[in-house]
Amino acid sequence: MATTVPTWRLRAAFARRLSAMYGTEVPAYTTLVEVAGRVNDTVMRAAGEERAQRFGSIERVTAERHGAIRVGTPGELRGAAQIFAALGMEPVGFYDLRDASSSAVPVVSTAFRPVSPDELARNPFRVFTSMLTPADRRFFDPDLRKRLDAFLEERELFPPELLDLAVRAEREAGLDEERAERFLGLAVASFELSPEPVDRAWYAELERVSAVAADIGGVTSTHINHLTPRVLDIDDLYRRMEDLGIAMIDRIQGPPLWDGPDVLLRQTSFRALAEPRTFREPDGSLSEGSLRVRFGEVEARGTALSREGRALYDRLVDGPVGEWAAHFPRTEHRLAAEGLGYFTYEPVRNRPRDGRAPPEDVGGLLDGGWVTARPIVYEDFLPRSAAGIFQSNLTDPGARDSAQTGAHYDQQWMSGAIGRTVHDPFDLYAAQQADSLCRARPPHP
Ligand code: OOG
Ligand code: NI
Repeated sequence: MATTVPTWRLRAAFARRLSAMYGTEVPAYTTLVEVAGRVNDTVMRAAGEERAQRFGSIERVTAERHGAIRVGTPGELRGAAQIFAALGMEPVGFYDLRDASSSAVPVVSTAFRPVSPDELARNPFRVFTSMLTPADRRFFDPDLRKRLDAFLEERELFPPELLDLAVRAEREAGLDEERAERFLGLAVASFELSPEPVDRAWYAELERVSAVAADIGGVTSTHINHLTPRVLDIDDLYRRMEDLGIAMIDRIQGPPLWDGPDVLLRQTSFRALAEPRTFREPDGSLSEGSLRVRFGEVEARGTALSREGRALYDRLVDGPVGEWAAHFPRTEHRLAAEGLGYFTYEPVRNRPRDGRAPPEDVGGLLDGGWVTARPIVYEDFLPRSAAGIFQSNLTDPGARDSAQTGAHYDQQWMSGAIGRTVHDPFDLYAAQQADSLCRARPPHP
């Protein structure tokens, strides 16, 4: 049968259906999406369409979401990677949140997302995916680790039929109508909150180590734990949500508000309400209770920074705002000319000829009117904000035995575990920039 639903349509449909499902499960999410839409309308009117869409078309921004899931084992991570591969989403970046956080957050993560500019423009859906680290002795003693591994080994997050369809969708770059429907139904269902009773004692035991460990290893399924819309003015959104009586975390994470260029990612969040869950008590009886494991988050995105730009950002972001304003490039032009941000370049077609040879450097090309620059949107995450998101949703810091040495994980380990290359985000942006510059560079006379 012909492939009538291509990869990007599967991805867009998956994002839409996940959003509809999450809206019924977490009503505050629907409010957030509505408010984000109103803020975006306001910006489009106030700033004008040209400026408002400097970081992507309003269609893209309106459809844009990221979600987050958490899994327990390399095998489960591989399964998730297969499902995302069917949707044209590849692993990008390695995040070690164990040390980025003072609370016990025993996970390492990557983000699945489209990597080519065309695919990102069609639908940029991404999923931040974290894997538990039971081998890390700082969090799990050998006895608990053994029982945790056994528990995780027993469960099945993704049914074989879903994984088979995902393999086919990846191989054939899409699915026929009927299989697409089946695939999407099974995929969305595997990220729903499960009605399966939660083993009270087991959950509580893990929770004493880390609420994140309990959320992952204390239940028999995974679930989408937030879905984040994108907004063009996150400060305005923050005020509007507070006016609606929704208590946000105390700040917007990431770069400060200022009148210079928007860079990287600014995020803020609120805790979702506790949701009713069934528990299995130690005596085998069932009881009703609740768990508060999900939340709402919103984000604004700006220019991707180069390694040097990122190092400057990391150095300045914790300092006083005055330091930031004094040392961070105040204009896009400076970000580009100093090689601190990533841009795509276009040749200026009707530049008056003055007989001079074009300069080699980007700053000179921009100053001389040879090329124009357009920022490349930051498509990834920030480990400190991610750790902050985990942390702001924990009521208890958990426990960590710092006398033990932690298990080592890195990008290469994760590539091996998934069986797919985990891309370095800087390399992706740099290649896109180099490609455009190569085509925009005027020939020497
Ligand atoms: C993921 C937190 C990371 C973000 O936006 O930084 C994240 C999680 O809570 O599982 O989504
Ligand atoms: Ni998030």
